[in-house]
Amino acid sequence: MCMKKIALITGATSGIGRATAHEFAKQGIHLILCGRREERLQTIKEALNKQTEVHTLNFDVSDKKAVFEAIESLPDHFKTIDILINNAGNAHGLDAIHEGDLKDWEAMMDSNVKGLLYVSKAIIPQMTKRRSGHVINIGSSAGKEVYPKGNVYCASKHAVLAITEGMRMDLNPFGIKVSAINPGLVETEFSQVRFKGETIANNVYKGYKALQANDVAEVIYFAISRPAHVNIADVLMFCTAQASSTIVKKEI
Ligand code: NDP
Ligand code: 8X3
Repeated sequence: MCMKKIALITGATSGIGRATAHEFAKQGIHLILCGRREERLQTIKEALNKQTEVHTLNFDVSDKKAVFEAIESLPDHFKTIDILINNAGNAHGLDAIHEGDLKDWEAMMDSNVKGLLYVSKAIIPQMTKRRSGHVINIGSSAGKEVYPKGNVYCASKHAVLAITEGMRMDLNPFGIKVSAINPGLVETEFSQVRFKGETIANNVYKGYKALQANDVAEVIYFAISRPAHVNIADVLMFCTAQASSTIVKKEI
């Protein structure tokens, strides 16, 4: 009998993470969906339960204790995680370095970098023990190229890329796949969070067709569905209108 794979997705309550949950559910992959907004987790679970088995974990990735307790609490039939999607994260603010808010900087480093590390530390040792698994880290074009006022967010995503490359080297002896998926502009709640709901957030995706969360989810599914000998190591994906972090062709 072919056992269904189990995927744990952080940041599954919105955007890329939620779209990935839907994409994986279509394929019958069993899901552990994580996020801080419990009511959203329940809504998504109800929607996907018809297609696959779903378990939810409600925790903040930047809370080290909560991360380890949550993974520890998994019921037996969800304990063996085959695929880890480290997706939770956000940008907070878009300010020149001398004007940035310390709380924003801490939030980005705590969730995008330290949170990714905590979740990875809670899960990867079981993969090394089994000598199998696939870790996908959601980086960003901001992890490859710094843009004005992107300073700390770009630093956090450069760190994600460095961690991903380090993981690929260290986990190589265990046959574990490690992938970086690095999108450019994706139309999600990302800008609402970055600009704290301010109206400027509504303009970010105006005048061009940005990537949609599902576009990224399809690439993530492509990466996890390759044959055993193929690892999609690093993907940089833009919408057609985007050529770099600072070049976006907009119709005004
Ligand atoms: P959204 O704001 O739509 O989703 C972010 C998700 O991350 C939410 O599910 C949120 O869940 C979760 N999250 C954020 N902080 C924490 C935390 N501290 N603990 C637990 N969960 C957290 O944005 P996107 O879907 O666009 O972003 C997903 C990832 O993609 C991020 O890493 C982002 O940096 C990256 N990315 C986004 C791009 C874009 O243009 N949108 C482009 C390139 C990369 P909850 O609030 O319920 O906890
Ligand atoms: C999100 C893309 O360009 O807003 O990572 O940094 S960008």
